[in-house]
Amino acid sequence: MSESLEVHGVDLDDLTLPEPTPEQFRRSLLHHLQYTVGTDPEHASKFDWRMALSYTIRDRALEPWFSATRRTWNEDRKRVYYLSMEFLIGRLLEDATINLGLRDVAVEVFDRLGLDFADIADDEPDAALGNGGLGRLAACYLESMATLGCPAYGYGIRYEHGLFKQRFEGGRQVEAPEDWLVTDNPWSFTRPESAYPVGFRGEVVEQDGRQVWTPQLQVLAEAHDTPVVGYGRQWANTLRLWAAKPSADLFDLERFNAGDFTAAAEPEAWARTLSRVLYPNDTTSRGKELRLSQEYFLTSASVQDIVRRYLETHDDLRRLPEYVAIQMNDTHPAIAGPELIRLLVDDHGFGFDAAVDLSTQVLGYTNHTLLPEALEHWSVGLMRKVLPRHLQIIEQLDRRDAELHGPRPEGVGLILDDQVKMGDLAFVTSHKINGVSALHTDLVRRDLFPALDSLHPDRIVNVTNGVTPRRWIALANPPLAQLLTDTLGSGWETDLERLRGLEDHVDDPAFREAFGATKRQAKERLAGWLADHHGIEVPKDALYDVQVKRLHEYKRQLMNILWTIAHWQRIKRDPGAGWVPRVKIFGGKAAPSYDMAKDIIRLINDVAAVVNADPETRDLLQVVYPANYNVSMAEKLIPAADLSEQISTAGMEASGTGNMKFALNGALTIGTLDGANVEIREHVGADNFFLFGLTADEVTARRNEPDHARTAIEKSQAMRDVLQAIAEGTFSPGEPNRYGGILDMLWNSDWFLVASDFDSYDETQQAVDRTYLDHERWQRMAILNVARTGYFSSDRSVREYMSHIWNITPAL
Ligand code: NBY
Repeated sequence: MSESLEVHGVDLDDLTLPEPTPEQFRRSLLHHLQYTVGTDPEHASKFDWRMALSYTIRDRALEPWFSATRRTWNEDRKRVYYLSMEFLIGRLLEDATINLGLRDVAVEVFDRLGLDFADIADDEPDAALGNGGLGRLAACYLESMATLGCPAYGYGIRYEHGLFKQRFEGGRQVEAPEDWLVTDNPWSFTRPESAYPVGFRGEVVEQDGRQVWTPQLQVLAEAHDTPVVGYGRQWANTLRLWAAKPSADLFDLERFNAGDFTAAAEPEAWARTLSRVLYPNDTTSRGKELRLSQEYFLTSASVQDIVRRYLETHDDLRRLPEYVAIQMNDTHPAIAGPELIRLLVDDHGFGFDAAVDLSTQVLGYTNHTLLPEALEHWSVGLMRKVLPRHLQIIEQLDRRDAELHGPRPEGVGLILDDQVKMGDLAFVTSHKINGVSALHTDLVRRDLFPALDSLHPDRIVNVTNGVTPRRWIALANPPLAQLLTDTLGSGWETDLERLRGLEDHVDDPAFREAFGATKRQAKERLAGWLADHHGIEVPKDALYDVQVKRLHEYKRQLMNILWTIAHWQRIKRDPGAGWVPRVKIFGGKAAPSYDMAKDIIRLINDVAAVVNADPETRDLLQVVYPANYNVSMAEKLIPAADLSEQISTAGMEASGTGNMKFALNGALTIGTLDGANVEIREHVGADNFFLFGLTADEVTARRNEPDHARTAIEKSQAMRDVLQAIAEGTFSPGEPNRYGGILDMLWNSDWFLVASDFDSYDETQQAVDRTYLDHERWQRMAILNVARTGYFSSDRSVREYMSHIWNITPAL
């Protein structure tokens, strides 16, 4: 595929590796075990084998990586730059193995060595450089861009500590630091030659009519590259993560010599903090100086790198939009607008208007939330202190906008109440703004940016989220993947709409039997893993009902656990009523400072302890909450699920992506008309979806009804019984007031309308049970969910970004 190239007398094509036979693979593995890891088969630990395997696989990733890079240069292609504070990529080894087409060979070679490939792959720590949906979406998009041959770079931060590890003590969440970098990371290549200075604070002075910013502090951003291999090994892109290094002049030698060792090292320590830890918030943004500095660190290094790469082969920056598309993953990198404008004006002699025009053509902004507490804003004072030149540019942008569009209504503008509104800033510096599901995009238009939307009616577009079928089917659910290939032939992996073909088999008893077997196998695998790793025993033939996602009041894990209590009480009242055995599975972390979410975690664990110990109900109901939910746990849970809980208050969940993963793995959804649930239901058909609850408009109306919570509770016998049991200390023996906070909230405020939706949820859960008893009907519904959710492949989403936002054609 690559043109033959000679450098230093070496024909680069000579260096490429042919597709390995099992014997070649085995030799390569043993070679790395001996010469890279430095051990032998007799003494090798699981870690040693995993490293040798990783290097063996990595070798094969380099060919598509180099050839894609060369092609992009040679053909002078436009590139996408995806800027994100989070990339929740999880494990890389098995994903790369599958995408390179080497899984069968690897399994065979390990078999012959008397080792288990899956067991070795399971040794890899997750790269947890993200909180939840936003970070995982970035990871799926990187993989799809590589699969489609869209030249792209992901730019992020190489956090030393990713998302904290969660454990439970007495049912309570306890956080411990995460340490993915303590062992070697075989996937990362350090590029010390690609390092950029990033400045902070200092002063701006006018010199000869120009603004000159002299930063007071400077750090170096050092690049660490990870190849992202596309499926079919035709293409690979780069995930470039920046590590913060002190620049030499940060160390105060004078102070050191004067004996003040600690003070001398302080600026150096500050520099390293920038890439020390991932902020563990998902839906709240706190105006902290370190967070703003991290955002600027990522953005400035990336924008410098982008401009440097462009100028290597072009000299006219006015043509930048023909070669560069920058996508901002939420507002976290929204300082990219002012930064690009600053470089163009201060370093490249552009006029302000021309610089703004050019930047706007290059930038796009994806919004992931409407929650007011998640909308970023920074005080003018802090901005002036940390990024004085950028504040000037923002003020100038604001004045320019006011002049261009005449008198503005109250509340419109980039700065309000002394706060810079990052969403508005991202909007005015982008040519396209997108929401992440049809409903969410409507609400972005209507509620978040009504004024800007009417000024720029062509800017807001929708791109419904998607997930990669390589990780979420091929990797996570090999038996289902095999059945798909047996039934439909290969090719579904990159053309997921082919799943439609399953509709022809939905009435075929043999197919239904085979489909049922894949679910059973997944449940057995999960049950085995829960027993081995969490000491939890669960029945293998129950209905597996799963809610896994970050803990947040709007996601309503609380409603789920309250319903679990109601269900338990009902079973106890009439144990012989023919109940469907259920395993209720929860997973997810709470932001460390989010007290209400932590109370909900504790309540779930307390309920689990009581319910699981109840001899009357234990065969019919189990509640499990394995600690430390992460990507690799999701890969085990999702394939085993029968029921997917997507029960957020309507209007609050921008899209959801877990909902798509579950449906693709044959779980039925119980859900509200929220986020992408709406579109999932349209695709699978209303008959194959358990809908309940208020709509987004009804939610808005209900919130205005005085005492809506109390009224709803008083109407619901089931809910009252549940709340009474909690208040009596049924789940907190000796401490009846433990959940006083939750009870008080439910009776008196209930912003997320748990009480208002409870009875509707309860009825629908009972319909779930009735449907499950009709095994054939359930099976049909599950198959139709798989058959009709091919739309939710991230390949489709990325194609939409390419044509509607990035204006880029793929190289494949
Ligand atoms: O983005 C999620 C949405 O809640 C979910 O509905 C959507 O499917 C997903 C992908 O589009 N948003 C999300 O995950 N947000 C964050 O993780 C996040 C992280 C940090 C901050 C705010 C939000 N922060 O302000 O620091």
